[in-house]
Amino acid sequence: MALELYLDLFSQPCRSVFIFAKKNNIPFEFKKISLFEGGQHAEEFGKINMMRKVPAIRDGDFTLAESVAILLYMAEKFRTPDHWYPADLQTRARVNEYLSWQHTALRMHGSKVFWFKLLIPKALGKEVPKEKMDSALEDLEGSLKMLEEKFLQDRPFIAGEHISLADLVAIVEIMQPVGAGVDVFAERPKLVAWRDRVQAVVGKELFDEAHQSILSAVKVMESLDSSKLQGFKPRIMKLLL
Ligand SMILES: N[C@@H](CCC(=O)N[C@@H](CS)C(=O)NCC(=O)O)C(=O)O
Repeated sequence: MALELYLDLFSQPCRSVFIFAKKNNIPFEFKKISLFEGGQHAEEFGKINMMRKVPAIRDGDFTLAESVAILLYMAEKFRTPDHWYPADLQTRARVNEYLSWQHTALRMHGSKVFWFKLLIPKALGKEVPKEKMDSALEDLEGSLKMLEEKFLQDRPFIAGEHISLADLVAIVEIMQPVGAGVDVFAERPKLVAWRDRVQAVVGKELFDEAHQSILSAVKVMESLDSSKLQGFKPRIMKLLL
């Protein structure tokens, strides 16, 4: 039985799992969980991931959540090329360092900008207050600066000469605010050059396939029935406090 991947490509961690599986020719069945349709709350999905988040996988009678754990599981099970998760102790530690940092930095800040720019205005029918928006953009700037100055420095990729899971996890997060219309690459030549290298290794066709949904998010949001976002309201209220 092929691996089942439960994904919605609007979600950043789902895109990293999708790209990694496809790029490494890992056979899988794509199980679409539409977050805007509330697919994560379906009874069946609860049996795959009781946290009701995507991505999640099923491999026979084994289920697993959390994108980083899923990426590592696939890398180890399918013995993907070493550069993705290098055996060398210190190179691997560089990858781990980035994977540990990103959850509460680039991921959190990029997601927040996406919610503030697109999701919240649609759900509430009004813009997020300017000071909240400015603060979210400032946090995102801080994370991007850290990516450039601490994690990339003058290396082609985060772990050195070759692409790794760290670069994949980073690029999908960066594309989230881009999907909300924020040009994070403006005046960042180093980030642009890195993105181009990552895209070149992944392959443009696969990169575009994975990002098609998020890059049409502005349009999708325009035509979305806002009542579909009611389930997100409690979290929105907390974010706006
Ligand atoms: N730490 C988790 C985050 C998973 C996550 O937050 N997924 C979001 C989409 S990006 C989700 O499923 N949200 C559904 C919800 O919160 O209702 C990972 O890396 O997999």
